[in-house]
Amino acid sequence: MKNIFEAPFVREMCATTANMYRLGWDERNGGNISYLLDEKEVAEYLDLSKVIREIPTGFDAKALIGKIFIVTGTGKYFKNVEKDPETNLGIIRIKGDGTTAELLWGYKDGGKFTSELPAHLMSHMARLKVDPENRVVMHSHPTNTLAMNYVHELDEKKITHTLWEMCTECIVVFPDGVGVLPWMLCGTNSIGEATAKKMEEFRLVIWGMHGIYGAGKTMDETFGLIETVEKAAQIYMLTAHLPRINTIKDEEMVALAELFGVKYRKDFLNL
Ligand code: 2HA
Ligand code: ZN
Repeated sequence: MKNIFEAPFVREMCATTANMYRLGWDERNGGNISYLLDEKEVAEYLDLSKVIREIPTGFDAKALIGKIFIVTGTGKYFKNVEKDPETNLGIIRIKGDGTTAELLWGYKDGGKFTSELPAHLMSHMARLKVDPENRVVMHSHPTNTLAMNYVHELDEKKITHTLWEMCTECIVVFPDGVGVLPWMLCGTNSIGEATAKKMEEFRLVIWGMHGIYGAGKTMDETFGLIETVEKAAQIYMLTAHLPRINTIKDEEMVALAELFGVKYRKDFLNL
């Protein structure tokens, strides 16, 4: 059996959480990540017949039965994952009933997965239907994205359009735009269902006055989506109170999208 602490998926979770903490996006226990793993790869590190304990999830994830995820722990700090992954992370498998998580590794102090597991697993189910290669769901509280929520209308078309205007790369990186949910009670099945519904259409979903969700095939892709929104939100926050003299025009965005061959939300432009 190989050393789990050296597994690429554990190293990636450590590196990403440390990075997000240092960017100031994930204060205290803010943020959570879930990463769908390849069973054969996990079997190189863990005996998959050994279940440490079972933890009820409180919702039905039948479409994910048998699937294995590495997930950040509830109440755990991104700041601490790198120095103690076995306490701050866990590897779970969805049991045959669809409503129980079998703990295969981690949550060493008796802990459990993030309180946002409904939003994560429901988003995985929604994204996998659209893109069978989707692996990562990431939630974070990026500073400028959050600041922008207080001064910009929380409207999908308007927020996407503003973000697209802020950096030339935006329409190319997230041509599908950004979904927006109003402020809702977090940690619940209802916010999970609402997020998953948006995830059928978007890889990025803003939780009004709370943070953002991203989904993608790899950790880099998912992180890069949130990072690009955050950069655009930063430019917005640096300029929103100043007279706007220049902007990227809608026709220019069309030219970019066409050059890069991306399918973009035409209805989010004002042509
Ligand atoms: O897990 O970010 O949304 C802490 C949070 C809750
Ligand atoms: Zn949060």
